Amino acid sequence: MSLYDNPFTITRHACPRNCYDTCSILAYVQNGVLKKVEGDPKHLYTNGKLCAKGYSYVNRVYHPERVKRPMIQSHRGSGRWKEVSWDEAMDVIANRIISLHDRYASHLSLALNKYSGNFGLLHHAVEGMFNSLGDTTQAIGSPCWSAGLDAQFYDYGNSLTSDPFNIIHAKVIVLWGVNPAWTAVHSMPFIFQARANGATIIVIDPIYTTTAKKADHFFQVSPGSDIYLALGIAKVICEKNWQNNEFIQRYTHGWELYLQYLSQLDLQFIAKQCGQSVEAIETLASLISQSKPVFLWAGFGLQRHIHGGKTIRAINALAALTGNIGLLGGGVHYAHQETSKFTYNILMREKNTNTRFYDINDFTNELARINDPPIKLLWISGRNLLTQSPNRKALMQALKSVDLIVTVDQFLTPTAQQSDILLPTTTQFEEWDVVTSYWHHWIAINQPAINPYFESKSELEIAQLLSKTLNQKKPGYCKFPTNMTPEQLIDQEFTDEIYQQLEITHWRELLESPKQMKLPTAWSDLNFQTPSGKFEFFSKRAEDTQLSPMAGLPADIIDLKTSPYPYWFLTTHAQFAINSQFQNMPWIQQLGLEPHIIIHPAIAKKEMLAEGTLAQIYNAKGYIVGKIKISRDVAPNVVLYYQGWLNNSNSFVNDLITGEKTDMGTHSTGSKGIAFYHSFVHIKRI
Ligand SMILES: Nc1nc2c(c(=O)[nH]1)N[C@H]1C(S)=C(S)[C@@H](COP(=O)(O)OP(=O)(O)OC[C@H]3O[C@@H](n4cnc5c(=O)[nH]c(N)nc54)[C@H](O)[C@@H]3O)O[C@H]1N2
Ligand SMILES: Nc1nc2c(c(=O)[nH]1)N[C@H]1C(S)=C(S)[C@@H](COP(=O)(O)OP(=O)(O)OC[C@H]3O[C@@H](n4cnc5c(=O)[nH]c(N)nc54)[C@H](O)[C@@H]3O)O[C@H]1N2
Ligand code: SF4
Ligand SMILES: [Mo]
Repeated sequence: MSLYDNPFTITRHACPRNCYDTCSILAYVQNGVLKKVEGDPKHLYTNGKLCAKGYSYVNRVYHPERVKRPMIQSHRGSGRWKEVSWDEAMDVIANRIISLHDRYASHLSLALNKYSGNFGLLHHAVEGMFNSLGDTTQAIGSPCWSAGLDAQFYDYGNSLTSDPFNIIHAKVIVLWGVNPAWTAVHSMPFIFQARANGATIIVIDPIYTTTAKKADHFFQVSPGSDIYLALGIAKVICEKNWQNNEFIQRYTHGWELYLQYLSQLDLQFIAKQCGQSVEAIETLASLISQSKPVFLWAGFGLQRHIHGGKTIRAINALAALTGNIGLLGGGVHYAHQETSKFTYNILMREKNTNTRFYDINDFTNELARINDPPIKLLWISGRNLLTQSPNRKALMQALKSVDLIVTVDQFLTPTAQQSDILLPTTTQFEEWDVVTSYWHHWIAINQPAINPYFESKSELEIAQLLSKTLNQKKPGYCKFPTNMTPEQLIDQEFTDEIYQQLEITHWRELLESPKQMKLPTAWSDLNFQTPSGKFEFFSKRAEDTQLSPMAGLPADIIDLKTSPYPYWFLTTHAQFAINSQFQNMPWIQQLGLEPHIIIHPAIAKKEMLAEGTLAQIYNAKGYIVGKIKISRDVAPNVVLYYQGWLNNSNSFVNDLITGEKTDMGTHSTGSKGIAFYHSFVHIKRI
């Protein structure tokens, strides 16, 4: 029988991987086996295509290294794993939960560390299960986007974006600290369409990225210096009287003070700090103010710096002073959460009153600090803590104080290797779920297309099984709903308002096609959610939280010449990975990509490093070793090494990251973000 004799069953799915694109996927299943995936043509953003990682999902589902059954490790880190039944694994965990409660008279010694392995709605069952136990310890904050979210909050009152289709209406597109050709590939066709309509494309980045190579203008800034650049552009615009006075008068707050501040700035000094000429700043000022609409995409990369929030505020100010807000094809776009307004009943919030929160970005110190009671059982889900967090070695040490570490994953990751119990979980082809994006405005669904891989269970089933096991031991112990089906749980998440915005009457219609939420162009009503109701150049709310009320220059100046670690260390997001995921897929490995330390010829010359030689990058935190690649794409003061790249080796980029905080993030996520890119290293041949 040939492959095509038996028709495929085609089902709808969504990629839940914390990627801008959140693609809608069609799965082709034959005889219960996933044969291929492709992009869903009904999703007008995905438009029938996936990225290379997406196409490798067939690899991922049947990957020989995928965990098949629950496993217990005889001694943490020993590698001596024994497969056990779910009953046995649940028994060990439930007994420990009960005995810890007996010891501490609460569940506060149970801690959850969860992040972006799967952003699906039903994955909140993990938090729901924790909350159903009563008061536990849980993470707040985000290692990803906190500072930028707060910047939008202070200026506009909320972080809203127009659907990315709108970009086709732009006359000028500024891709600032974002690399969509790698990290949001499906945005590129819209950017190209805008170009075909006559738009000018500008990229601002310390790296001449694949995105930059497609642009009309590229400005290679020094890392962390965009705040200077943005203020310089604003100053030039005002000096030339190119600002939009009418917009400023009617819709902004604090302009006089901001203008006064700009007038004091020294353009020569500013130009020097961001590594640009005054002419370059003037060119940018002209490009941004002389055509409309201007679509500014402020990327996550931009805010992984100590002044990241302020930097995005200074970029917002450019949109405000040129009147580029609320226009089709205009405005500053960062990220949004508008399509995720579910009831979140699944969180079982009412069951807990005094959750103890710790800062996800400072877990190492939090483990030492929290002692009443200390964290004794750690549940890790959708998180590769030991490749993605700063200060890995110290974190490894700190984890020793935890008695039982349970990791839920599909692979034996470096984090799972440092656990006691590993629970195998399903992929988006084996479970029900609903997935939204922080970029486009579509909502899509996951349905079980195939049976769970060996004994994997969805995170919802795991939560229900643990709840059942606890209740068998002690009736009424855990209130997490054990008998509700995933469909019933989804039922109670959708509201009439969501249905109206999606123009559907039931979420099952998503099985026919993903749906785009009908949201207006961001801020088209020019009704801002700030205390003044206007865009705020001057934010009292920022001032009240000990931040400068306006996006002014940093007080500190970074002088690398005198530093023992004279190069910026950028660990940006790789093309063929999502953080620590996908690097182990056979199809990705066939690309034969090798990790490299990428440096400019100027550094190569100074440090006497030839192409292909082995070198060590180091700082006070540690070192990693890699092969040198010399490239003019990288700014001359930068050492570039993609993050998450070497997860199966002993080189962890985060061994070198101190984890300094960003300036903002607390309002939106509960703690400040991490300035991953505010890192410095030296380099030597070995
Ligand atoms: N140096 C440096 N570090 C960084 C960054 C950087 O730029 N530089 N970027 C930061 C950013 S932006 C982010 S978002 C974080 C990401 O940090 P994490 O969210 O920890 O990153 P991932 O590598 O995506 O790890 C997710 C894990 O979830 C697993 N997983 C996948 N699907 C499921 C599922 O359905 N259930 C469960 N339980 N597990 C699943 C994957 O196999 C993987 O091990 O990393 C941060 N770390
Ligand atoms: N292929 C792929 N796609 C992904 C991911 C992935 O790992 N790989 N991760 C997903 C996740 S979790 C996230 S958060 C997003 C991240 O998506 P992006 O924000 O696009 O990615 P980053 O690599 O963090 O940074 C973007 C750009 O910022 C630049 N940059 C760094 N510092 C500065 C600076 O000081 N100024 C300026 N102007 N630019 C700077 C970097 O050189 C980089 O080119 O992508 C998502 N999509
Ligand atoms: S990783 Fe991003 S671009 Fe690739 S399939 Fe998933 S959502 Fe789409
Ligand atoms: Mo992220």
